[in-house]
Amino acid sequence: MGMLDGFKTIFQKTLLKVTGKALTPEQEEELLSRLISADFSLSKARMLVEKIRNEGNSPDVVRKTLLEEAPPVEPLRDDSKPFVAFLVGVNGVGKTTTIAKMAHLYSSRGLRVVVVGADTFRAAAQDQLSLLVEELPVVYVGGERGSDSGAVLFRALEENKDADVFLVDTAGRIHTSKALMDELGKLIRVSKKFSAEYPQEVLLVLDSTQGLQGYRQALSFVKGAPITGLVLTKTDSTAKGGMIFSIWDELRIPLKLVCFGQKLTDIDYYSPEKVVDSIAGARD
Ligand SMILES: Nc1nc2c(ncn2[C@@H]2O[C@H](COP(=O)(O)OP(=O)(O)OP(=O)(O)O)[C@@H](O)[C@H]2O)c(=O)[nH]1
Ligand SMILES: [Mg+2]
Repeated sequence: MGMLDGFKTIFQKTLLKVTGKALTPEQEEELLSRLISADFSLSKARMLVEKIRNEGNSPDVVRKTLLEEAPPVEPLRDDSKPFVAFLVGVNGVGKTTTIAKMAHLYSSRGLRVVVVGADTFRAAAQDQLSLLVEELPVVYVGGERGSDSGAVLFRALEENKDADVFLVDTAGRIHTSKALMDELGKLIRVSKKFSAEYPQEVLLVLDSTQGLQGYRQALSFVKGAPITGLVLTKTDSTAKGGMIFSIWDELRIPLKLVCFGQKLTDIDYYSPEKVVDSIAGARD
């Protein structure tokens, strides 16, 4: 299973049939419903079908149209040292797993990585994260369940002045819970005590299997936290992900990383070409 393979299975049949010729009303209907089932919003799906219709249906037009509408590439702001990244999102979307994958990514480049277990909310969270990064050459800083997550982060930053990368795992939170959103604000303020530049990234993790709920989560999270980018997880288990197009349209939040499995290496930078080629079904 590769990145966004699911997209391919959904779109391949429909789109490859349209070579050269105009779509019949039935094919248009089919394309629309397939876009919607891949979590493009209705308005976005309609707009895409319209554009494809106007420009003449061919795989090239489809690819071009989707590429024009895809979020652009904005690299992670990880070029200053140290780089501090927070991962936030609702429960179970893949924050902790993604932290471990990023820890692997940076440590394999020889960078000094500190993984911060600032999820002191859930009982097993600390064990899960420390276990995931156990084999990696990284420093792990955590705290007891129920302890102050801000204090854990403070200690991590204070005691690791020579580190290159700080990856901060946070508790899953419902964006509607004021107490939890306030805690996130506090964590961000703790990092700013060390530098106004921190955190360079606050990444909102979205589970692609949750579909358009991810879009709603993004709308809510931006009200409580300075979200700088998205991570789309679990693209191996679903064909969904169209909501990243709408999130870009409305909020201008770029997608930065895509995760496609449970292994530490199942992570890649977002590439519009890869996503669109998968959607258009042009390449393997
Ligand atoms: N198939 C698949 N599973 C994933 C992926 N990313 C995470 N998971 C699984 O999703 C589940 C939840 O992942 P976690 O990393 O614990 O999620 P979390 O956001 O930290 O959860 P909380 O801390 O409880 O809010 C785990 O079983 C992960 O193995 C992915 O890209 N693909
Ligand atoms: Mg977690």
